Amino acid sequence: MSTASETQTIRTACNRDCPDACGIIATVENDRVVRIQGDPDHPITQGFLCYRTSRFLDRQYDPSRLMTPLIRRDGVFEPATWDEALTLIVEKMTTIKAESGGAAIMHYRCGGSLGIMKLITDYFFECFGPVTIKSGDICAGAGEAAQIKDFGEFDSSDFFDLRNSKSVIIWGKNVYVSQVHLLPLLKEIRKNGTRLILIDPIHHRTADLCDQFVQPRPGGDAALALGMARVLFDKGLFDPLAPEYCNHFDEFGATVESKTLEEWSSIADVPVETIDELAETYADRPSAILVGWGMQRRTNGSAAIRTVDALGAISGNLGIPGGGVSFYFKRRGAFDLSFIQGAKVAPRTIPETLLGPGILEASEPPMRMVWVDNANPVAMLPESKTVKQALESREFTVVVDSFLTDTAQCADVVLPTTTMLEDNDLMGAYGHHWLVESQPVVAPPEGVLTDYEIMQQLAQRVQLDKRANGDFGWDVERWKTCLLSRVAEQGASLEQLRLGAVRNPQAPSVLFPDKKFATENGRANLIHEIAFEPPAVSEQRPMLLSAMSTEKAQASQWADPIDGPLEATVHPNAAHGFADGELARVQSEHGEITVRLNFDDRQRTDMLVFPKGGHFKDGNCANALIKAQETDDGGCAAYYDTPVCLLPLE
Ligand SMILES: Nc1nc2c(c(=O)[nH]1)N[C@H]1C(S)=C(S)[C@@H](COP(=O)(O)OP(=O)(O)OC[C@H]3O[C@@H](n4cnc5c(=O)[nH]c(N)nc54)[C@H](O)[C@@H]3O)O[C@H]1N2
Ligand SMILES: Nc1nc2c(c(=O)[nH]1)N[C@H]1C(S)=C(S)[C@@H](COP(=O)(O)OP(=O)(O)OC[C@H]3O[C@@H](n4cnc5c(=O)[nH]c(N)nc54)[C@H](O)[C@@H]3O)O[C@H]1N2
Ligand code: SF4
Ligand SMILES: [Mo]
Repeated sequence: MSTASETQTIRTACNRDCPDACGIIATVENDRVVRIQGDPDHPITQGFLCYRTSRFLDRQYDPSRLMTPLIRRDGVFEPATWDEALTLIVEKMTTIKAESGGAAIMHYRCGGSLGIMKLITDYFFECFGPVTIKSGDICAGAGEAAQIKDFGEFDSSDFFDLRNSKSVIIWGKNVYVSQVHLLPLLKEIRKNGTRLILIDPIHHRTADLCDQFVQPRPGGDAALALGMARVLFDKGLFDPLAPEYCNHFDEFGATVESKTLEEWSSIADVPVETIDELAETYADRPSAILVGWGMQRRTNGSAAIRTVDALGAISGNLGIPGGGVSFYFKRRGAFDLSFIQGAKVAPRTIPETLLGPGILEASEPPMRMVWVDNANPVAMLPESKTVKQALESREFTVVVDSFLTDTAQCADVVLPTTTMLEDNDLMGAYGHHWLVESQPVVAPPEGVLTDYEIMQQLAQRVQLDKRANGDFGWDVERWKTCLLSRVAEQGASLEQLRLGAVRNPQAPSVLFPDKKFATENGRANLIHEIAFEPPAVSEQRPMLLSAMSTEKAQASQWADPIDGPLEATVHPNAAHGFADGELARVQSEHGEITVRLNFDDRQRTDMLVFPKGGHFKDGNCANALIKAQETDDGGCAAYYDTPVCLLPLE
């Protein structure tokens, strides 16, 4: 952008796993980034960054950043040259493939970066193996599966379409923490008369933004949605045309009628009058539902989203401006990813949620090597101890990261990689439809490579499938051009992205116009078989561990150092015999951790609210307690269904 003698401002983008995919303006002085700010010209970023990324320079210049490859020798990490590390890796991967086949090697990647270039690591392993990969998605799998079943597609109407809504139900979403760039729009529409309603079992700051706060039982959403549907049917407030554009309308109706409103109210733990009022508000079209990511991370998570989808469909709120049931924006929709085949060609998949037990149990062939990049599964996947044990006990584990994380500590070889301010990539967003480009604003420290450069190095040393055909010799510019080939002619070329964020020209302004869905016969599929599990809490373990995003961290990447045990928020009545601020143990069937209690009488007594992302080595990791179990569909992790109790310190 502009250049003074030594001060430069350079436009780049945030690649963190976040719905917002912000534009960033970095100020660089003498090859050092001195400031990062939100891009004022990005229509969603609007010139500000979140708490965690505003403090990113501490991470960028953290003295504990990895600057050289590490090889474990006699149990101890020793610095190594790239040549030593890559020679060892190539020797191991080629031997293991020759002896046991690609299935004996696993490649695992998660949310370290949302950059599309990161998929080239997947491509490398596909051309080398193919190898074992994960199935499902611990983040959003249950919701995606639900919307694919119901609508044949998971995407949303335009971000700013909420300006057309009379009411917006924020169904389980902590906007102040996990999607801060939605706040200006919500504040604007509320000022202009849109009614905002939050439905969330946890009380948090987003409640203050809303006209109404409804606090159901955790996992009570399906019953609440069915109760609302019951009111729509009883009062004739549903769309009379719905039977024409919905499959299974009658069966859904029968499910709704199978219980009285009082019964739905009792399962959801929401008063009858509240359900009635919610339904009336929602039926006054157009009303939008913004579905958060939390409610699908439960054993019945996919069914819960399907029920909300069905409510949206019968109310007539789909396919109209100001309506919609928005769970996700198709962040990869603009990119040409046809070069990757994924699960279609993988010799084996392991459900992501069950990564730890899955690796340990794999046989014929056993899992001999694991490659982890852009992920910290020991801290972030359920049953941390099992994940750690699985990685440590492999013949060969490689981790690519910028820090010696809980996961990197399990490796035989650790490869140091760039931060987002040194990376070169393209991003779409899962909270809106704008595309951004990132570029290195400073050069990485000597000896630190991007994920792509690491793949390029390896590609020169191993035999790849003919399909690769020199692709790893391409520079990043050529890859970016290729990735954008589907939208370049429509106004989203690399040159155009270089000038600033561009809306995906293929993204809809209103999803499913004329109520034409992307399903086989063009109609929405309504859920009609729903199992109601009683809440998993018991007298012995009376609270569900709710380890949620905190503004202080991006998953396990904390903006500030963690000092001592993390805070667990509970209703005082759920902590008899304890005092506010006291240390206590939280115990599940899988283990225990020490926490500092924070009393809050706005919480339910059946929930213990705790930050996600604490480090396992420090005893702060919620996943040390959480059971590895998949959701009903889509291979998401049921993170929030582990019952726990409080115990005094020993
Ligand atoms: N208990 C509980 N657990 C959860 C959740 C929860 O709500 N509760 N949420 C889940 C969700 S939604 C998600 S998406 C996952 C997130 O899980 P992860 O994606 O595993 O989370 P991070 O801790 O961010 O780990 C990413 C790692 O990638 C590294 N990294 C950053 N940039 C790069 C890069 O360019 N290249 C490479 N190679 N590495 C890089 C970072 O340093 C970091 O160590 O956590 C899940 N875990
Ligand atoms: N600061 C920060 N922001 C983040 C992240 C982070 O680690 N830190 N992580 C990022 C990631 S990986 C993702 S996937 C996204 C989304 O990340 P999330 O933090 O998962 O997003 P939310 O949509 O806010 O979903 C959490 C909300 O769901 C609610 N909830 C939990 N159970 C239920 C239930 O049974 N019913 C209902 N109705 N609500 C429930 C919780 O109370 C909480 O308010 O955000 C990203 N944003
Ligand atoms: S983490 Fe999200 S909100 Fe924060 S700067 Fe990055 S994209 Fe924006
Ligand atoms: Mo996520």
